[in-house]
Amino acid sequence: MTQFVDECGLNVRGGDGGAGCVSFRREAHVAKGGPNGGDGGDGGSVWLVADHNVASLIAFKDHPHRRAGNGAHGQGKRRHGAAGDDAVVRVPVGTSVKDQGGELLADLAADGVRWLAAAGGQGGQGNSRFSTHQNRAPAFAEQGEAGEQRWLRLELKLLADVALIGFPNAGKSTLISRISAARPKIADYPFTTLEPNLGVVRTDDDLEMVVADIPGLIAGASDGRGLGHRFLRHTERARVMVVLVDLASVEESSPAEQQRVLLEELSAYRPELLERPRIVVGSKADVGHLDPPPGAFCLSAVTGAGLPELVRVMADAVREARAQGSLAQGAGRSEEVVVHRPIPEGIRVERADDGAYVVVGRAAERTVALSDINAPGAWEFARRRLEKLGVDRALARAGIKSGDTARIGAFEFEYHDGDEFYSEGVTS
Ligand SMILES: Nc1nc2c(ncn2[C@@H]2O[C@H](COP(=O)(O)OP(=O)(O)OP(=O)(O)O)[C@@H](O)[C@H]2O)c(=O)[nH]1
Ligand SMILES: [Mg+2]
Repeated sequence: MTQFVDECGLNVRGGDGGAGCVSFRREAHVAKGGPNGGDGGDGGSVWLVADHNVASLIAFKDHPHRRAGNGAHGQGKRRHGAAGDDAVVRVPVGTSVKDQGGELLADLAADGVRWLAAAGGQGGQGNSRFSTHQNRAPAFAEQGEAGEQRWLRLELKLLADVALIGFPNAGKSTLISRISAARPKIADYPFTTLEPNLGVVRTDDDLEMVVADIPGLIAGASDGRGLGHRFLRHTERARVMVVLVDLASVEESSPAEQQRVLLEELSAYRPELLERPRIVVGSKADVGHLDPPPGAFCLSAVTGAGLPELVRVMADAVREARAQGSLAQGAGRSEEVVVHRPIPEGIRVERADDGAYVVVGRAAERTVALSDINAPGAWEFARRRLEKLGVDRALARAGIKSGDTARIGAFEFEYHDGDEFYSEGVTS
């Protein structure tokens, strides 16, 4: 069976953390009181959430960027900045997420599953946090950390919600071309369509459903006549069947007879197909004068009469079928979060192509990213923190020598043995 794969790139960016504030208490008789700079707020994160009302990746094709809100800066009097808003990105159930290299990061396989796509940056601490016995008036605060940013690849195996079933030439392709962006070949002879066409239909209230225009069925299809089983296979996973009968058929068969044969073929192939919600449509109502079967819904894909009503009826049936489907899967699974690759912790030293020693590790990178190295005292503070994290030991173990270049995140410096274990920071 042809696999219809919908795919797109998505750029996600967490919000930046707000900067910590440098501020001192001011009182009438005290020239410079204690530090009282507040912390910056954390940046918001970008979450992907599987939602069964989204059926395709269309929304990302022209707008592939999603950003969360920035944290606000800290202020004096220990006022902390507000956290940035999270961005919640709704994707279809069944979306798999890969990185640029094609490695699988997450499978959003059930309705409600959430996955953290880009973490927000940590807010910087205000100077009130850095008061020590040695330094009771720290004149530095932390910067906000930049939010995580990356390109992802989203992939979705499209499964039809609705299958259009009918004899050849009944008007299935014409219908899908009017209610979706699909543009299949339409012609006044049978067997025009040889491969299914999928179209995404979007309703006014933002429901998306995938509709499959499948090649025409004929009597005996279930025994392999026509293109037989190959076509019927596409109906297997559709939640809702739309059966088209031709009100302008030039063959002898009346619409009621067409309906009888079509249902017989479906049932001979898989009896359970008849248990699915079904909508019977009389097509070509503008020129057809044959009596529709009882309960059929009449429309003309050429004039457009009846199309909005059909879309509404289809959407109701799909919504109901999806709700039942997710109950069947077990509603308890909705909190499940699938993460395939945790962020590595600890400190690691790698060699770059240019020979530099690169320190890799979230904590060390954070320390550097948060430091406002130009402020007096800040670099001293960061240096001690790096030492505690074991950065100097890791560098020594990796064989670094005086004069070599070392790098942590965007920060580069020349390494020196001894007390001054490194000096001369340069932000690249
Ligand atoms: N007057 C009128 N003609 C229609 C209408 N819908 C389809 N037709 C015509 O019917 C013919 C067949 O339409 P298609 O949409 O190709 O039919 P199909 O069911 O996809 O046919 P197969 O792909 O062969 O199974 C074309 O000439 C269409 O222009 C309609 O509502 N009114
Ligand atoms: Mg067709």
